[in-house]
Amino acid sequence: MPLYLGLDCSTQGLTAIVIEVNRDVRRVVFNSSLNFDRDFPEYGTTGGVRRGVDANEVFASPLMWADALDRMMARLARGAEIDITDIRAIAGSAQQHGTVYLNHHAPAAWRSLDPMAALAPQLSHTLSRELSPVWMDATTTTQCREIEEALGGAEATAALTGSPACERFTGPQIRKFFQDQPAAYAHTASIHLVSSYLASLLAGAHASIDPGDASGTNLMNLRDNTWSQAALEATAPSLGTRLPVIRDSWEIAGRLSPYWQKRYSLPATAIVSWTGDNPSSLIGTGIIRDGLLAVSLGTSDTAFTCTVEPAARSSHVFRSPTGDFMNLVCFRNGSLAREWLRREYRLDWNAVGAILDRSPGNDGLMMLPWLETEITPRVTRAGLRRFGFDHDDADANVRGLIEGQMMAIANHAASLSGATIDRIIATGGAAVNHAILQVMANVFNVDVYRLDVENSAALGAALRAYHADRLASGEPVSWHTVVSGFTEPNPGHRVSPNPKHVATYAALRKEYAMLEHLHQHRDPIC
Ligand code: ADP
Ligand code: XUL
Repeated sequence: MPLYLGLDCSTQGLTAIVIEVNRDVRRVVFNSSLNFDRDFPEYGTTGGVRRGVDANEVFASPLMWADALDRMMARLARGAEIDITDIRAIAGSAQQHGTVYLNHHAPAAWRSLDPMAALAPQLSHTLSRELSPVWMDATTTTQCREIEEALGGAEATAALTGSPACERFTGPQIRKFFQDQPAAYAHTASIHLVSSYLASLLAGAHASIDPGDASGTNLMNLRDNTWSQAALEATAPSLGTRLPVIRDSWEIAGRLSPYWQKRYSLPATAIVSWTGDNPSSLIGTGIIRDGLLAVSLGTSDTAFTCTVEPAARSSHVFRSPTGDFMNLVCFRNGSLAREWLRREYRLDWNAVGAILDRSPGNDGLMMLPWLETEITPRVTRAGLRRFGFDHDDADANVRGLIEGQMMAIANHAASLSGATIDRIIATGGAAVNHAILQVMANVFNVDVYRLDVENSAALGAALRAYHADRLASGEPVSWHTVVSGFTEPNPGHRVSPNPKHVATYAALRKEYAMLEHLHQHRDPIC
């Protein structure tokens, strides 16, 4: 029974999914999640991250991610559901853009790990920077402008790397580290993304990075999937020698190291290139052709499509794990802003849903949901902007925030595809919420589906492991075959637009776009 393991190390937790794939059977046989705040309190995270004095400084410990990987492998090995010796390949994904800084001790330490001892404590001497900046960090505006200037402006940077210089992206983050801590940069022998760091821990050696995650760095030439010399030079000295090699998403990056084999009696299985959580979700939601849109409601909200050529006006163009292009828009005020509603007004998710259902359109009252600084559009002054109501009206705040989020996603996702979107696949933690999906369907005027498997990034990783294993065995399978049986929308989960409310939102969306434009650079008003 060939089994494939997919891991996803996202902002708030680590998930493992094992799939069984053979001629007659395609099913998930193991699905388990760890939550950083709950299961690793010693790292002191809230929502999976820690903050600096400045709320825009956001980081997490690479040891926490290693600890979670170790604990998940223990769970997997103990799990009665599966025979772990049948695992044929492991692939994974991680939150994008975050960087892990390692000194020259790392490779030797990985090779000589003691299988009787926990992983994380054996890694503490391998870091040249204790904490990793993650995608929520927004402290690199100066470095973004410097990089863009060196590369001929924002448009030229986007044409070269797929995105203008962005605060959370790897390149600007590395430049800031080099400028602020030159001695620590000098002691940094290698810099990994979260994805290639975790793949390296599994393989016991530096693992490659895939073009999907490398396109979230402002360092890769999007056209030929190589590190761009111009971008490297614009970022930090001798950077090229510190970065992992870029290899195709379906390449085998190594074999599971003796540490894992001895510690958990796992086989010397293939480790497939890891990728970013969004590119992995693209596979896990079956977005392998144009005309489909995925909306992920996780810590960040993202929307993405897959096209043969980059969409002309997309905020970000990444490489898709299929080898095509992935067009993406990302919002920082996603689940954490929705969580704020629950805390502030003491509501559970059912109560949030009931408020959304009660008066779609919020009687025309609107909110710009920028609880924290925002990525799309770029907002540097945090604070909710309410129009026509105040903080004390709980219902208006709930609808204003969530309807505002959905209108922002719909407006900004309009440039992600050349084709007409015929269905939306919703994923991420909030996709279980029917009322939120109903708002989405009404705002977009398109059917919204939720998949049976909730963590599409971990599922995507397991599917990529299957794809890569078949390719390596000389029996390649098409992407259509890879995803079939796992990502077909379940008609029972369809949420259709309610014609009564579609026209209301069509008008509100225009107004929302105007408000966004007017207030993007202004201070919060109340
Ligand atoms: P990430 O992958 O970014 O770590 P997830 O996709 O797992 O995050 O999403 C986690 C979020 O899902 C939580 O922060 C929580 O707000 C949200 N969530 C969980 N259940 C619900 C629900 N019933 N309704 C709305 N949001 C929910
Ligand atoms: C995408 C982005 C986030 C992270 C965390 O550009 O920054 O979606 O990948 O999930």
